[in-house]
Amino acid sequence: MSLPFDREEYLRRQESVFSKLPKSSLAIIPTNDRKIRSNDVAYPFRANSYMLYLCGWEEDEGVLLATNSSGKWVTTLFVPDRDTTKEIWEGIRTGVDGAKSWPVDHTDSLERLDSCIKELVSDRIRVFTIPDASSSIDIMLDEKTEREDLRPYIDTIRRVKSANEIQYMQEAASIASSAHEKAMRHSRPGMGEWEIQSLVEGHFLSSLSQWSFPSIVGGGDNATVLHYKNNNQVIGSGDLVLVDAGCEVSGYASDITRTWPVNGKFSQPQKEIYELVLKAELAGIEACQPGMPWVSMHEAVCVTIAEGLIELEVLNCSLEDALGRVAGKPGIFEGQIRNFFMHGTGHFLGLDVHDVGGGRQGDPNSSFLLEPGMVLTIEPGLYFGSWRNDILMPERYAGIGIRIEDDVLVTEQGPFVLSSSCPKMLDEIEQIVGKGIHD
Ligand SMILES: [Mn+2]
Repeated sequence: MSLPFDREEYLRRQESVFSKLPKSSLAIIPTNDRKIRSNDVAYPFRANSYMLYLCGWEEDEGVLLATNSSGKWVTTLFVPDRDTTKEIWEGIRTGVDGAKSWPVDHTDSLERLDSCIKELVSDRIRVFTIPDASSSIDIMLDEKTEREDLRPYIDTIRRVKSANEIQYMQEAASIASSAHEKAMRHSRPGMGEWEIQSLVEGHFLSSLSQWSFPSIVGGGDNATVLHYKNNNQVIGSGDLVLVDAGCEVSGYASDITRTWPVNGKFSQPQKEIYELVLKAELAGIEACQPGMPWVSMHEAVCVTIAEGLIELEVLNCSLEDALGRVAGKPGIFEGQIRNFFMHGTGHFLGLDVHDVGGGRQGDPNSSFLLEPGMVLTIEPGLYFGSWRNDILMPERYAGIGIRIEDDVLVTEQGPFVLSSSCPKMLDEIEQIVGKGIHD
C-alpha cells in the first residue's frame, strides 16, 4: 500500500480542518456513492475529493468519522469487511485490518457505522458533513439531526497547495502538455474530432493517467460551443480545432486548452484572433502575482480583449462601453466583449478540475488575494459562432473559436506556468502541426 502523501501530511491537513470546528463536534466525511450506468454496470468510480484530501481512501466505499467528544480529536475510518465471494468478482479489498495503515487513529467495519453515529449524535453535538456526496449518510442521520456544511472549513485550506501536491500537479500538466503536442503533430485535414480525442486520451492512459474531465475536441464552429462534447465531426481543411483536455495524477488535475489549424497554417483572420487571445492570456498570467486580488487576472484579460476587438473593428464603441464595468462589483464586466468572450478567465485547480475555494464567475466569494501555492487556470477565449443569430457577427471571423488555457502556480517570485511545455506561440504551432503523420 502506498498513499500519495506521507502520514504527517494527512495528519497536518486533518489538524488544520478539525481545529477550526467547535467543541463537541462530529465530522462525517463519506466518499462518493457508486453510480449505475446501466443495469449492473457502474460508472468508473472516483473517490470524493474531501476523502482523498483528508485520508487518501480511494476505494468505493468508506466513511471517515472524526469526533472531539472526548476532548481530543479522534478519527475512525469505516471500510467494508473482507468478503471472499465479492472479492472473487470485484477484487481484493483492503478490509478493516488493512486500513490500519491509513492515516487515522482507528479503523472499523462499515457495518458498525450506523450504530456508532447513533451513539455519538446527541443534542449537545454539532454534526458536520459533506452534502450530496453520499445518500447513505442521509439515511443514517435521522432527519431531525441538524447538519452543518463541513466544506467551508476545508476549502480555504485546499486552496493553497503543498510542495508535494504541486509536484503531482506539475506531472499532470506535463502529461497533458505532451498529449496536446502529440495531437498537433498528428493533425491533418479531414481528420475526425474523435481521432484527436483518442490521441490525447491514449497518451493519458499510456502515461498511467486518465482524463480529469471529458475531453472537448471541437473543429470549426464546434469550437464556439463552450462545453461541446460530441467529438464526432470531421474537421475540414482551413478549420481550427480547439482541444480542452486534462488528466489526473494521484487525484490532482491538469486542464489545458490549445487551438490550432488542422492543415498547419493559420489564415489571416484566424491569426488576428489567435494573436489577440494569446496576448490576453499572457496578460492574465502576468496578473497572477502574490498579493494581487483574484479578479485582477480577469480585469487584465478583459481590458486586452476589449482593446483588441476595438482595434480589429469588431467593436465600434469606447473602451468603457466594450468592457461595461458594473459599479461596486470589481471584476464583473457586462459590456459588448461578452458577446464574444462569455466565460470567466480562470478557476482554481487541484483535486477537482474546477477546484474549491471560490473565485468562479458569479461566485460571491471572489474578494480574496492570490497567495503562493495557489494553482489556477488562465483561459481567455474568443468565439464567433457563425450559427449565432442574436448578435451582429463580423463576417471575417465567423466560424472561429479560439481558447488558450494554461495552469499557473502562484509563487513568491510571480506566476509559474506548469503547462509551459505545451506549444502555444503561433510560429511554433505552425511548425509542429502535421509533422508526426509519417512517424
Ligand atoms: Mn479550465
